[in-house]
Formats: sequence, structure tokens, C-alpha cells
Amino acid sequence: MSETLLSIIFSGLGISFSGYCLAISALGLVQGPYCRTLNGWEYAFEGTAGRKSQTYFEQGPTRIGGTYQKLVYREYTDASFQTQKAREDHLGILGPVIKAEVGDTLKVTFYNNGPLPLSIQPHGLLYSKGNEGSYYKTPGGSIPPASSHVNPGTTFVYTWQVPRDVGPTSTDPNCLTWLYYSSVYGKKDTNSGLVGPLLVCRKGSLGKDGKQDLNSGLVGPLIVCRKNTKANIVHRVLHFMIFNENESWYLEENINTYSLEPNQVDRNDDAFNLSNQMHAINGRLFGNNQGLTFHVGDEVNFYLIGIGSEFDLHTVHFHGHSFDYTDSGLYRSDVYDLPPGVYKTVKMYTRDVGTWLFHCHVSSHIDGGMESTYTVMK
Ligand SMILES: [Cu+2]
Repeated sequence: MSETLLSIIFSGLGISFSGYCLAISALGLVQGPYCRTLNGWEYAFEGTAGRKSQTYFEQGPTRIGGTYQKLVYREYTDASFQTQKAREDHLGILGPVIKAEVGDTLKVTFYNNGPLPLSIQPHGLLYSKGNEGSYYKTPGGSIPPASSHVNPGTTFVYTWQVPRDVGPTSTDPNCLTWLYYSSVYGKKDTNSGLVGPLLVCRKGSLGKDGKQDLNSGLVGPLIVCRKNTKANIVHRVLHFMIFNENESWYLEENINTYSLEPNQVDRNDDAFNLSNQMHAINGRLFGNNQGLTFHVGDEVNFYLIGIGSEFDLHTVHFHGHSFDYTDSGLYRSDVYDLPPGVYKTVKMYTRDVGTWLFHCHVSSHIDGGMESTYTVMK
């Protein structure tokens, strides 16, 4: 079997001190309010007035508000780590989409520009112990390998294989959804923001121009059999997670930076705790996601990812359209169950013009702002 070597360069960095917004400004990607501040991640930048958002967004003497310092994965053009690669708007806080075909070998050059040891742990892929990217004790007390805790200011090159048994079966969509995240202390690392999507695609389904263009070669039997479909294939990742900022590495820094009277903050107060539970889709709340505009006749592949705690039992509901997914057969629904550590590719065939709600259907999560919209145009 021929083997393709994919090289991906990316970095974990802290938004608060990385000049993140300056970096994407240099790439000409700043639009409207995306980068209103250089000092943290904004869970929403507009349109929360009149909603039940006060709990999460009102800054005060003992409240942080809706902006937090976080850690994120970002992809660079080369190992000098000077220029960030362009990103799709819809990804929000997520790291870059890692895409690979069955049979590929992935090499990910990871530079830790953050303030503490970080890693990348990929789900599904084949790796040696030295490339696992997860920090845990093993029998005999052997020292965890370097990949499990990449120290600040250092680089580690992960090598992962994509075996056939993590790729799509004959009845699956062309790309299966997996994920990656930092797993030195997974709970704190992910609540700090370090998570991203990983797609494993059928051999030959990705572009051959080195750009890994998912729009190339993805027309499979499920599509050509469908009438009235233009086969304009679109790909969007949707990550549902309550970022628990009480578990972030930056909790103390966020209190000191954003609350108006840090000395008065009671870290054990239930109301304070709730105010830091950010019910996010791709790191945005209350309809603040971008890049979710489609056209009638599109085949929209949604790559759904759920992670988090026992509170992250999400039921992803789309208004306006149903979607197809495979299990023991081909199924159709407009709601998909997404507990922590579960991911799924679902396909929507857009037909109805309009702006439509999608949200988690757990009522308390709706109150928390885990909702957004997508738009279908003619
Ligand atoms: Cu939910």
C-alpha cells in the first residue's frame, strides 16, 4: 500500500499573551467584531441582550464576565511558527481540522507556546507509546514519555498511523469524525480550550494537490443516487461542550484580570461557579457562531463532537431539516445524542431557504446559550 506522509505544524498557545488577534489580522481574516480585544476569548461578541445571558456575561465585582484567557491550538505555515494558516470562521475556538486518509502517516510538529506542559492525544489513530500524547502512570512507575508532556518552549513531532480499522466502512460517510486534545491533565487542558477535530477519510477521497481539499473526490454513492442535489459538498465541525472555567488553568488569572474586586471572589460560591459554565458550540454562546451559511441543494457534512463532564449530555437538534447517519443501517433524524467523548458524521441535504435554529435540546443548556443558527440561501 502506498503511504502518504502528512506534515502538520501547530502550536498550543495562550490567547492572553500570544498576540493571537494580531496574527490573524496579518492574514487578513479579521472581520467585524472577531477581534475586539487582544486579551482573551470572547464567548459572545454580540446579541446577548434580552436573553438569559446575564448569568454568564455580566462582568462585576465578583464575576469574570464573558471573556476568558484560554489556551488554543493553531496551525502555522511552517516550523518557524511565524505565520498562522488561514482558518475557517466556523471553527471558533477549535484547533485546526486534521484530515487524513486511511493508509496515511501523520507527522504533527507541535510547539508548545503555552505556559505549562501540554500534549496532543489523537483518538482512533495508531501510535507507539512514545507518540501517545497522554500523561499517566504505568505499571512499574516508568517515566511517561516526552510526548505526554511537551514542556513550554519546546517542540515534539508526533508520528501517527491511520490504519484501515479507523476509517469508514463501506456504508459509512467518506470521513469519520474523531478528535484530539491535550491530555497532560485532560480535564483542565480541555476546559482551558485545547481540543480539535480529526477526520479519517476513505482512501482517495481527499484532494491530491497537497491541500487536502475535502471538496475533491467526495462524491460517493449516497450522493449520486439522490435527485435534485447539486452535490456541492460542505464540511462543518460542531463541538458541544460546557467549558467549565472553574477547571481552567487560567481561573486565578481570569479572576484577577476580569472581575472588578478579585479579593471579594468566593471560589466556592454556587452562583460564581455557574457564571463560569460556558455552554458553548465551538466556543460561542447565544447564536454567535459564524460560517454556517449554505445553499439549497448542498450536502452538508456535520462532524459532531462532544466532550466534557457528566453535565455534557447533549441532544443536538436542527430545526428546518433532518439529517442522515449510519449505525447498523442508514438512519434519519433531526436530533443526535452526543455524550462526552462521542463523535459522529451526519449529513444534511439543505432544501429550505431561511435561517434556522440548532441547539442542544436539554432545557438548562438552552438557557445557558447552547444554541445558534445556520442559514440556507437560494
Ligand atoms: Cu446540552
